Amino acid sequence: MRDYKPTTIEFTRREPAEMLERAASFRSTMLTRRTVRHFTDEPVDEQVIRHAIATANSAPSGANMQPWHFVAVKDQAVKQKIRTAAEAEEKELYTRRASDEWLSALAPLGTDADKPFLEIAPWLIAVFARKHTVTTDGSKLKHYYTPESVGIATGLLIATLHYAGLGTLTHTPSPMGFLREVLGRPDHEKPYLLLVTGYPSLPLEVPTIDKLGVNDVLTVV
Ligand code: IYR
Repeated sequence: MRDYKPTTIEFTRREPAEMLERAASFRSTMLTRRTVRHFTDEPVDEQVIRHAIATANSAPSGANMQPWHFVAVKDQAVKQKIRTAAEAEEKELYTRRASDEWLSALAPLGTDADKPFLEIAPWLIAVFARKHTVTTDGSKLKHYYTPESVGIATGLLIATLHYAGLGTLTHTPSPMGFLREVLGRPDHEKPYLLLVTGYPSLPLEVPTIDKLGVNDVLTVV
């Protein structure tokens, strides 16, 4: 059992004007994020990746179980294995598994089964969701709200990497069981997504897409 004795922490109270300014400023920063599909091979300091994963690891989680594991891959041979396995699955997806409806939803993004960025980008961060933890005595510690918790952590990871000045691609090769094998992770960890990160290659070209505005997605009652 972990000790949940209460403690007090600092809280910075911000007055309404400053609060509004900070919210607007962070909004502007985050609204410059776009999914990047073309990266350079320029190295990125491992410490940046560590800071981003430490931030993700601060996310709230069901019963504070932190039901996630991150594998940050920089090794070229491992990246190559991931690319080969991902492209094999993606070929199946694009030619057989995906419905016509799915393929036409993807068409504006211009994606296909070719995934060179998996070898070019300096870092691939594989995010795993743990269904339970196996404790040192071999018993299972149950987790709660795992997908929600891992989704929140991944959101913080993407936000931090963007804020730091990196491009990211949330890549979800489907299915991605191969990540568990290539990265030697245990059966009770489910691959959640693969986050590709590095410097975008310039000029940064992205598809012209519309995003819903805040008025489309928000109801205030
Ligand atoms: N996993 C495939 C297909 C794909 C699916 C969705 I939903 C996207 O938003 C983008 C791509 C791929 O990575 O190409």
